[in-house]
Amino acid sequence: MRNFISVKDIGDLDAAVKEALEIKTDRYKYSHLGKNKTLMMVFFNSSLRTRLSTQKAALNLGMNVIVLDINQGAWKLETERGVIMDGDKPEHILEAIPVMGSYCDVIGVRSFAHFESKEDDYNEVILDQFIKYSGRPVFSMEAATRHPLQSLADLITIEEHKTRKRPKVVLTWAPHPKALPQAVPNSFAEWMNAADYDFVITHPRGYELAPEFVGNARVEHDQMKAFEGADFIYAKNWAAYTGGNYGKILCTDRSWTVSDRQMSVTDNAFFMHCLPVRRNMIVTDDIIESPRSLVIPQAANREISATVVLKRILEGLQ
Ligand code: AN0
Ligand code: CP
Repeated sequence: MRNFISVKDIGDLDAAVKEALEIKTDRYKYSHLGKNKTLMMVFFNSSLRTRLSTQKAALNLGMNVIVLDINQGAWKLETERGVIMDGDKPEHILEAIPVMGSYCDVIGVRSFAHFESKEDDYNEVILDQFIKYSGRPVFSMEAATRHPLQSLADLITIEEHKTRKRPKVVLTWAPHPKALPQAVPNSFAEWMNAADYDFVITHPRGYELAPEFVGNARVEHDQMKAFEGADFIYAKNWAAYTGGNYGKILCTDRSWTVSDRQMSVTDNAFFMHCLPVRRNMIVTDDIIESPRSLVIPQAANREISATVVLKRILEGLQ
């Protein structure tokens, strides 16, 4: 594997899950692969899980790791070509990227949607420049439109807990005080469609995701109806995508907060969220603390998904 940006890059999902579960039984099995190889993780945005789990995965594989937080101690980067750089940004990304590439073998990038231009966000202009100009394999640590390391961890978690071949999985929007990107729900939808589960998306009207991510999922605007008989509930907030509302908050209705009321109509469903989560906005204390909550094992599987992805990238470099 060269780059890891979307579900397409991972190939057969059954094989990927099998590999993940094998790595989980011995996470140091491939510790020879990363000898004298350096991973550089570049963060344009904050992170707890991605930062720690990806670094741990690199250590599992015997790699060295360099972490750069662009907003803490690095020069502010201009990202647009053609601008006269007389403002507050002393360096252009077009120099910074190849320089970063010269110090490492693999690059991970976290760069969220900016919500300034839907076109730029959905064309993944930042991630794309890393792919074009770093000369290194690049993987997404959540980019503008997708979070594939999260989705692979989600898939592993569902496969570990499902009791039916084709479980009912429901992605539900939930309220949040700040506008959040669509990367997690887009990506989750893309992976759930690829996994061929019984997949339903529920959200208030106006929160439609881009059709290329919705795919064949059923969309149900009545949250209670969507939850009926579900095996897995995956909660996430996102800001509006469609039309002139891109990046806007259209609804703050706390009746969408996942609570016992909705969970009681499921088939004793597991609760999932990628974290970080705002309690009593997205989900009540009781549900996130319940024995059916998978948020901690789900986060733990981030180490496994990152180990699978880095292993495959390293195999491509041998
Ligand atoms: C981010 C998001 O919603 O995309 C990261 C989630 C993994 N969340 C926040 O910014 C709170
Ligand atoms: N789920 C996830 O990616 O968390 P962080 O933003 O803390 O990395």
